[in-house]
Amino acid sequence: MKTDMNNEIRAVLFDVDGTLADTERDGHRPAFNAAFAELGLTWDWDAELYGKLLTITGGKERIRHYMEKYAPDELRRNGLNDWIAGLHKTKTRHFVALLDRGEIPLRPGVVRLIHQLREAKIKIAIATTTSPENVTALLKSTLGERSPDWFSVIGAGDIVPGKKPASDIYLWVLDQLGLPARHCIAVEDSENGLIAALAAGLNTVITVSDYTRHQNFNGAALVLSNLGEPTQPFAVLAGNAQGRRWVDAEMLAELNS
Ligand code: XBP
Ligand code: MG
Repeated sequence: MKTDMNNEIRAVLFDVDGTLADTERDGHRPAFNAAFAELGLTWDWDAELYGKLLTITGGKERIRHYMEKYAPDELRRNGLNDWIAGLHKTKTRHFVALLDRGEIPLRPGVVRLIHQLREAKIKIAIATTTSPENVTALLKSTLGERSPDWFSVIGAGDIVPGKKPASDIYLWVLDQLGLPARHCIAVEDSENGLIAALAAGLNTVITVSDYTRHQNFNGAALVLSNLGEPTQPFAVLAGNAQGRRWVDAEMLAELNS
């Protein structure tokens, strides 16, 4: 694989929600609503409202933001932080069950690229705001029981103090990898994720998702419809794909050179 030795790709850092899989509208959202119902709340996040709430990353942070904006009286609950944490734990149980039922597939090109990177001995890592249980459940339900072990580092959820667009999770994963940002590249779906990855010094490829396609991706190395397949090429939304039609290790190396 021709690479510029200065910026040879040694690891690819994948975001999860919206990038590995379209998890938000038909996964996290119904899981939140199931948790609200289980706790006897009348809250119901429809697809449109959820799209607005997604600007706040982190499920617990999103619940609090919703309360502040739409149910401020509920903020007077005793032990509010513990109550939100308990509600979020219920939501995570529903989301993991939904994943275990195989209801959320990986996006186009994800399986192909992961296997190619592994064969090329390029490390793969996860840098996500979602909870660790969700990452394990998504990987196991789509790539098999042992697949979490394929990832050199899985950085998820509350492992860092600041969630995206803060760069914390990307800096933590790079530190755990023991690699400088110039030898790595990030794959993301959202403006929050792009800001976080760029702030960590990472070149970033965007594969838009339904909720993020109209966001601001200034600074991205490339903005694509998805990672593409030989039988289902991606659409280039911004940047120069040099005539390529699906993302592979060679293309990532060229983007990083
Ligand atoms: C997306 C998020 C997460 C999920 C919900 O993370 O912001 O909060 O929406 O998962 P990313 P939790 O795009 O970084 O993968 O409820 O577990 O937070
Ligand atoms: Mg995402």
